[in-house]
Amino acid sequence: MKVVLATSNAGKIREIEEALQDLGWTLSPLGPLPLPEETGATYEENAALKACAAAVMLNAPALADDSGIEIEALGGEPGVYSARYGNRESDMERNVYVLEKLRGEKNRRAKFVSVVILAYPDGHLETYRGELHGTLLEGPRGANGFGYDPLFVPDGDTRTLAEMTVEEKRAVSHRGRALAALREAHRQGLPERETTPIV
Ligand code: ITT
Repeated sequence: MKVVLATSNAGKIREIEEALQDLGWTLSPLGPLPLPEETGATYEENAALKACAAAVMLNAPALADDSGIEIEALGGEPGVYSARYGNRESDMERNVYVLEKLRGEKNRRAKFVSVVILAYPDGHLETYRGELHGTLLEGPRGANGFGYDPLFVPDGDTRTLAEMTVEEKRAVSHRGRALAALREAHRQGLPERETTPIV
């Protein structure tokens, strides 16, 4: 099956390609097509907006991820607004912003959430969700991954997500879990629907 990756985030593309490699799908980049504005209040709504827009524009199955980090001491912020938290422009600036907001805070608990939606041109949606609980450090560590990875140590580990390889991160991460559920569903022979070639 040919599937469009409805994301402009290079870190997500790397992780999705690695996680789905054994399905034998052809994963194509979105290219210059713009993704819709993320106006939803939930990860599910935003993932559906992105996946459906790509599936309709390209008349092909499309996969989108909407994700974020929820920080306990900040009442669950930034959640669905993680990509633009504090109106900061880059991952590094957003990490600094989070560290400033948490300065002196003892409760460093946080969780990542990922909702992956595979949308078909006929309007059918498959939805998969994964979560990862952990703690935020007082300074960044590691150069891999993206986003808030350098601050986040998953429960049961001592490394940040940015100190892990793509494979190691997938084995524990929110996105890895959502994609594992998708993989399982399709390995068990979920009927594939509209497989119109991408033109
Ligand atoms: P697309 O919409 O093009 O897919 P995006 O980066 O804008 O890319 P989101 O709206 O889903 O995607 O925002 C998710 C943000 O949450 C992302 O930019 C990171 O800041 C953060 N995030 C999500 N998953 C993460 C992960 O695995 N590691 C670190 N940060 C993550």
